[in-house]
Amino acid sequence: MIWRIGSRTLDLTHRGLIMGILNVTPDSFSDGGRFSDPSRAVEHALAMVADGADILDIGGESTRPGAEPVSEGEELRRVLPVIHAIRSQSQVIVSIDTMKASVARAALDAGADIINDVTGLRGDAAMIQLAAETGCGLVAMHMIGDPQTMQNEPRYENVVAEVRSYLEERLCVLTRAGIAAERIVLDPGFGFGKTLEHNLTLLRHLPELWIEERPLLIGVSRKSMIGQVLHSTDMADRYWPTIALTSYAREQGARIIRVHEVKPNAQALRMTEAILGGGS
Ligand code: HH2
Repeated sequence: MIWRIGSRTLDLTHRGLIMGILNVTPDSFSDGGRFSDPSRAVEHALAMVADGADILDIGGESTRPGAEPVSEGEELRRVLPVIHAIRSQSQVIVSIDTMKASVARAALDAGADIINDVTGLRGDAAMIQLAAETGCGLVAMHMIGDPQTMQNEPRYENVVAEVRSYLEERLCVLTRAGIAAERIVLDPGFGFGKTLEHNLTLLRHLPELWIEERPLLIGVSRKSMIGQVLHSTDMADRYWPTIALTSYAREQGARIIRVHEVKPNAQALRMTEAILGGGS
């Protein structure tokens, strides 16, 4: 199972990847404001690399339910200095978490390697063209509507079948645009237009979301579904369940796990892979 990112070819057959989250935002749902200061953001980025992050996912606009959209200029002001600084100090793979093609382009120019677009590259008409022109890696995620509206009573006849067919359609659209399938990773989009029951059903059926050998990325770190299951509003209570979900998702075939706490999740990933052995 291959993921091509620029000139790198990663074989994920037996080894999954940890994507460390770096939110350079004042309002992200779990860490808003902690890394708004660029020097703190870079310090945290390098600490995540030391802790075992394979990829850093840098975002300058929160996608939490109801989040206010951010202007292009403000998003660039947040993420670019951080990408430049990381690039000058590390070869780590950098992903830009954005819905705007202009932000993605500037981030790639600054040395980013992956575009992570929660709209599945359908939010900004210029995104597919940009992706086709460059060799970057891509993450295409499922979401209903946009972050402002996605949690307004999301409904599905069959959430697994509908998310699967959406991801199949995005893969088809992207490859038809001239983007090699090996550059694309797919993501069911936990918490993006889904109730607790939808999220749990998708987790129960993860292997059914595996499409044409494309690696699955899972982002459940600290998400509210954990708080809902535990009947807890304390963010600290989401720490251990996130690690358990990392092991579970890898055991069910996911290959890229997007997390806030890198070290324990990287350890859980390695332990799970030791059990899976070479055959998974
Ligand atoms: N989740 C968030 C943001 N980006 N990208 C992908 N591919 N998959 C996800 O599940 C995903 C994502 C939301 O989490 P976070 O970045 O911690 O919060 P916020 O959007 O509030 O900054």
